[in-house]
Amino acid sequence: MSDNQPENIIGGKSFTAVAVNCASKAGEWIKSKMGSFTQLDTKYSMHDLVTEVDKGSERMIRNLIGTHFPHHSFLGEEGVEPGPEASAKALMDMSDSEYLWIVDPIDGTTNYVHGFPFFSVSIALAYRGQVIVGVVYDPSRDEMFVAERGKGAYVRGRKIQVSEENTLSQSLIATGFPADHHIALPANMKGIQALAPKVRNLRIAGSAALHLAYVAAGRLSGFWEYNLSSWDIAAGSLLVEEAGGRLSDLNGETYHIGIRNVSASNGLIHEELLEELELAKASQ
Ligand code: 2AM
Ligand code: CA
Repeated sequence: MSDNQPENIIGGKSFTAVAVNCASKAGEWIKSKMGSFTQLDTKYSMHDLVTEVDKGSERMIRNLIGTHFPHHSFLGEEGVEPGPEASAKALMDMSDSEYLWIVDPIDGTTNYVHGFPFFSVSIALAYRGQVIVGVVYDPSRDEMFVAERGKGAYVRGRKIQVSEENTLSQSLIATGFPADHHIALPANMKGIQALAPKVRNLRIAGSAALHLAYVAAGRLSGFWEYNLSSWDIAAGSLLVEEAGGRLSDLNGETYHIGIRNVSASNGLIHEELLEELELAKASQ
């Protein structure tokens, strides 16, 4: 971290240590509740699910962060009204915060509900709008992905790097199915149709945060998805950057925490991916 960035220790606990501790505790708890939750509700649409475990996980993380950093702001998915307008407004309302924790207590709730083991806890800390800590935890594989600005990205203590494919034809690319079935889904289908014959293969596994962690770890060459919220992307964005990759919106604008249509890659295939999406009229 450079000299003009904030001191990363308050009361003896580093931001990263608290983020890792929260992700670990919440992740173990949600895993222990898998298959035994009792409340399944829909939020914005029939595709947007929430359980009492999402809410409990967020409460646990919020309390733990509040114990260490009572003056920090907190933005979590379950504390915000459903829908894209509300999530964009909630972020805007907090944009003046000096320290802002951005948390998705379960990213990939649909998978969680179905017992498909690809979901994660996503915790980011932004300082004056810039992500400085990003942690994504996959409890199913016990993989903790951790990044600190300027210090690299790691999984299980091992440094990770993006992959080396430099053409789409060598690339494994992921996307996600948007919750908005009116505008975003048709655009995404155009992108899928255009890219499927050009890439090595496509994956749609259902957790944006974990897809980003996989781009950082070199397991995916790239990823794009529409209309995500800050808590789906913030932690994973730093993992990708610190692992040497690139993030932007689908028009090429460099990533910031307000971006909702995201593209992430190893950097080498970024332009080709954006061009194909644009040609297919899938970049919105
Ligand atoms: P979630 O599980 O936290 O809701 C899957 O393609 C990705 O889209 C997941 O990261 C999922 O996050 C997110 N997602 C699901 N429903 C959504 C909605 N209504 N708005 C925005 N993102 C959503
Ligand atoms: Ca969630």
